[in-house]
Amino acid sequence: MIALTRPVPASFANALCAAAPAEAIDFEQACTQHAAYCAALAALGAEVVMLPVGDALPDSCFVEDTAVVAAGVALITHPGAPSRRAETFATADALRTRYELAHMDESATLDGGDCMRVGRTIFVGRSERTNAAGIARLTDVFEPRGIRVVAIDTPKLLHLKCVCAPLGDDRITLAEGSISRSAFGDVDVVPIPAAESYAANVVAIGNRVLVADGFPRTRDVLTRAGFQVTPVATTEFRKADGALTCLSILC
Ligand code: CIR
Repeated sequence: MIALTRPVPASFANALCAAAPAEAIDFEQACTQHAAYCAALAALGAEVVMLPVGDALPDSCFVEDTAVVAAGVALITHPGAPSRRAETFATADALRTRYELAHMDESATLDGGDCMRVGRTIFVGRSERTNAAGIARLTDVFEPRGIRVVAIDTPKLLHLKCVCAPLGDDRITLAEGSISRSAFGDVDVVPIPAAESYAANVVAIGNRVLVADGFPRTRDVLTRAGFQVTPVATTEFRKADGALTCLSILC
């Protein structure tokens, strides 16, 4: 398992955020948290591959949004936020030797944070960042390769995975009070308390899972569900509307 990551850029203080954080982003702290995240991924058995830093691209550490990888193909996205589109070049460069690349045209928008693969299904959020043409392209690329694409309306969310994340091939986390369970068909759900909805965004490899630090009820729920939990600090990324999955592409 490769975990593609990208360093925190020097311009990270200018990253997009829906509402200005109460406290400014601490760049040094963000770098420390990023290093700990990469170390935690390595401890879970991933080979961490670091893309070149993109100092002129303030959101470039949120590499998840730049590609969707499954079934031997990497679909390079056309991110919904115009300021993020140049992030995709470094991702494509890193993935082209490992995967067949597919691209999207300019009318389509899609963020990887809206895409959640669970076994042979990709659930995709229809959000402000991901439009109908983006979902159509995702479908055109992956359905012929045996992966079903299921769209879910997520009008109030930045991304689908703000409230859920995969736990292997047949289970997900899902924040209570967010999206209806029925949207995910017969996938098993580990409910995350609504008060800790941010922590529903976890990174799982096998029975080990990274969880945002500071969410004890989520840690307990996942421990009871049979996972070995590693807390990882994400305070600086949260200030820029980021969470754990945003910082890597597992492929
Ligand atoms: C953005 O607004 O695009 C970034 N500041 C946060 C992106 C978080 N990415 C993700 O959830 N996949």
